[in-house]
Amino acid sequence: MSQEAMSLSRAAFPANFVWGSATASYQIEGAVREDGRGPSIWDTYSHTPGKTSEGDTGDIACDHYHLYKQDVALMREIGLDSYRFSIAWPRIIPTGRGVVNQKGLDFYDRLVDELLKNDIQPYATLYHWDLPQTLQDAGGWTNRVTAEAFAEYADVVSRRLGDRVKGWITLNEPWCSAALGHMMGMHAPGSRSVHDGVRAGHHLLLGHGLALPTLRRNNSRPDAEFGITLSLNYFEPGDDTAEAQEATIMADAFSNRWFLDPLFKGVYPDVLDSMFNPHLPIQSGDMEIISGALDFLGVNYYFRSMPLAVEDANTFTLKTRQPKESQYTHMGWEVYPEGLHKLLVRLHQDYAPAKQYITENGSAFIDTLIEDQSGPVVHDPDRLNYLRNHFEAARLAIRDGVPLAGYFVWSLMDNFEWAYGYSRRFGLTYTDYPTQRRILKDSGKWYQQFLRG
Ligand code: GCO
Repeated sequence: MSQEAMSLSRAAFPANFVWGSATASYQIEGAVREDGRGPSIWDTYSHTPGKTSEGDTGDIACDHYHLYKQDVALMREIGLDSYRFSIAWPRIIPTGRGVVNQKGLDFYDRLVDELLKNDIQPYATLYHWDLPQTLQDAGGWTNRVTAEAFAEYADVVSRRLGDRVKGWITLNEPWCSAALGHMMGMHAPGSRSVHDGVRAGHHLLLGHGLALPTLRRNNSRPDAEFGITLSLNYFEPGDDTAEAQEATIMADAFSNRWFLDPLFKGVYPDVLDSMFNPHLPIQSGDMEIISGALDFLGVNYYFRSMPLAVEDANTFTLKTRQPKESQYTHMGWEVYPEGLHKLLVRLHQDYAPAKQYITENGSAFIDTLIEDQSGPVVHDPDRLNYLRNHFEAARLAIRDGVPLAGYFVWSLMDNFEWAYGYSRRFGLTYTDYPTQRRILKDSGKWYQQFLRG
């Protein structure tokens, strides 16, 4: 680690750089049947036997729906400038379209007010995977109507919160919804069909494009900004064979360019033509709607991938090299901060978004809660180092000219990690699920010191 990284503090970043942390509705809120919330595809999926680790569900999660005030106090204690959360569509419009549930809107209203009262800027994601089940029953994202329903929902939410939310993010990681949810069956709704995945991806992009002008129109905060968040990987060939080079090009197209190219260039990458064209439901005008100007690109970065070969050409399942000398997280993801630096520079060169935010970055490691004289503590040096080294990578990207505007650590607290249930902990804060106590880990305390300078 460089000397700068050792002594890193927020002073090494531009003065207006935004530091925050991120969560998502289904992962933390619980209260799934409260105040009129309708069921989502993640309720259905997590309650289907065999889909999640230990059969875990988001029924209670971190009980943030009830504990939000205390959670905002925790953010303030850490010293966050901003907080990225997501809004549960089934709380707002329980059946996806039509009747609006005021009590659902009221919850986010209270949350946003509480954040502002504590000087924390709200960044709201409209869709972090919890689609109302009623829409799924009519085909979900494979049905074009869902894109229109999404824009209506965006309208309802922004009419209510458009005077206070600072950052609006339409979708979180549409690649995961399309590929993991529709092609690989690893996320809700759990289908395994290239046809469905390609259609879902297009309708997600369309929903984003339709929602964007609505959000701008309903906004009355002069400094508000509008973007989308993508999961983006840093790929490097696993060796110098032609096969590895080719696999890397294809993996990059499938994982990164599938969403980047339509958003920034108004076209799908042509290397995907043979896989995509038979299924793409493009109608006239769609690509213009999809490629409307963004104020920022949200980047979720976690690891490097080193393709050796494409194992399954239908879903681009890869055979990869996993360097022995590297460290891996509890997810099995290689720790590779340099990949963040290189990814941000590449995005700037190839797509030149007006701004970039790191909307997620963080790591799962096995944590142990221990009691010492001062009370409960969690020593998590691996997570602390992960953060510090990725912060340093972000600093280098800024030095290299990337208009990086902020950084949201995933996650504020341990939470429901999708198919992994509660078996993976990403938090700056340890969630003691039986008691719902939150315990700031060493990494959280380090972040606090970093922010104090
Ligand atoms: C995401 C995320 C989070 C995950 C995190 C760790 O946007 O990928 O959806 O919800 O918990 O990425 O896997």
